[in-house]
Amino acid sequence: MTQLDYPAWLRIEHWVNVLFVTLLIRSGIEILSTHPKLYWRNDSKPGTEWARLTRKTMLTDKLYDTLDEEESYSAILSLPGHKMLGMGRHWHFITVIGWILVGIAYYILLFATGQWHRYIPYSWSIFPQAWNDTLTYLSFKLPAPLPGQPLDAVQKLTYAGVIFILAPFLILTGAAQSPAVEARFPWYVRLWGGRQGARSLHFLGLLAFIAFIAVHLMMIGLWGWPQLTALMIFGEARHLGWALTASLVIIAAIVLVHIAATQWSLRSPRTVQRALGSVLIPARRLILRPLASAQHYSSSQLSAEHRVNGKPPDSDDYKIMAVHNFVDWKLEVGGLVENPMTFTLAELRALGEKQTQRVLHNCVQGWSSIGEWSGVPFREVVNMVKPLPQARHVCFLTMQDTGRDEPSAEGSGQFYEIIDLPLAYYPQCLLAYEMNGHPLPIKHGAPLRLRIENQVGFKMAKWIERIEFVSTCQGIGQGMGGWREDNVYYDREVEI
Ligand SMILES: Nc1nc2c(c(=O)[nH]1)N[C@H]1C(S)=C(S)[C@@H](COP(=O)(O)O)O[C@H]1N2
Ligand SMILES: [Mo]
Repeated sequence: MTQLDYPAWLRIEHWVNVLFVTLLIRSGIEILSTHPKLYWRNDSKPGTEWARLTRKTMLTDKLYDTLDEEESYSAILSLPGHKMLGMGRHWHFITVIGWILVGIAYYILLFATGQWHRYIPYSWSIFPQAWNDTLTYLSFKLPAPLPGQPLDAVQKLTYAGVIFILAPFLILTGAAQSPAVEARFPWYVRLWGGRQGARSLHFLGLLAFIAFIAVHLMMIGLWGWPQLTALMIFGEARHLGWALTASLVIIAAIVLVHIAATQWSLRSPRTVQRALGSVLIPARRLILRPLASAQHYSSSQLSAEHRVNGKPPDSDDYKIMAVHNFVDWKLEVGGLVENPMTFTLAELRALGEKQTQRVLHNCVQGWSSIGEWSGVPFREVVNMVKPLPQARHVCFLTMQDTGRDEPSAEGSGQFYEIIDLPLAYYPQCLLAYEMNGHPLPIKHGAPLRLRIENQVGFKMAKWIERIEFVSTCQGIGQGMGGWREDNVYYDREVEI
């Protein structure tokens, strides 16, 4: 049988794993802080959260949006802290790519070298044995390892649980929160009890991981820090003095990476956004972009109170138009097209067949709601204006002036979002003028908003007034592909 020792790959994977898991935990807490409430139901209805990690209470006498509920956590707890969801997401996703690759290599090596014997039990008798070991631990003694193996029965089962159950569980519940995955495979989300179920389970998985790490560290302290770190560094329990020093050096290096990532994100978020984005954007295009939405929720699943993000235009022009049911509103469609056009609301309503979709809305902050949206499939308008070959993106410009309408927001200027042109042809890419069978309410984007169901919510511009086909994002706003990308460093392709 394979000797269950500590081969070099196992030792290297262990420490890389420490780095990745801690980065995932801190960036995950950053993502949580932007909506620090956990629910079991898809509608994330205010007041139904089973856990809240915030002391803020919202006044209900005026319109508040979920950005008002955001928390600012400390940079020690979260990566990078201080309400930097965009940065937290960049770190979470870049790390998870690394973690998955390292994890796959680990599984392959484990089975290729026979080292899997250290984790996979040989017989059912391990369970009574684990129980006996637990009693031994509870009497403050250390149980003996299994004969010929490096671990006792409880350790063997725990490690097997973390490696083969908890880690995949976290990845699967993470993937279940991707709008593209949800849109393409609604059954997969149901498997986890819905969107918020997946999010809550992902959080419980985090707690389990933290508990594991705490006990793991405690046990290493009990068994002898120098002996065990020597095994994980040199592969054998020798040079104990050196092992102690080396373990502290490795841990210091990991802490330094955390500090560097945090400082870099806080000081030059734009550089981090560009650098990590250069990996994340192509990765998402490759893996998640092909997933087109095929959602059809039933009317009984519609959320009674669809949540809201963004404050409506606070201008006289807009308010006067609203009073007149937007008869004076016009949509201009132009830019790099053969045939620029202007539409009134009545013209849009008369255009082709009205499309209705009942879908799950996923805000980048983590909440979700189910709504029914009706309008014109965007591709019909695209086919009428005929984009020129140079056109590669579509920019949606809105009547919202963020400095005026949302003074508490970081940033100012006209709210806009850009999508890649291929998305315009997706079946559930919709210019919506109705919600739940009624004209679009002001808070949800009247008279016209975008629905693009395989993306995160912030891409779906509300209060649209102009659509422009462009060849590049440069020169529009700060050139990052949308108002939120410009001002709060969100990622640009948001299938997750
Ligand atoms: N013009 C404009 N559109 C916007 C926003 C905004 O702030 N301004 N917020 C976006 C975000 S973050 C989300 S989650 C959705 C919310 O849509 P809802 O309010 O209809 O639920 O709108 C998106 N569209
Ligand atoms: Mo959002």
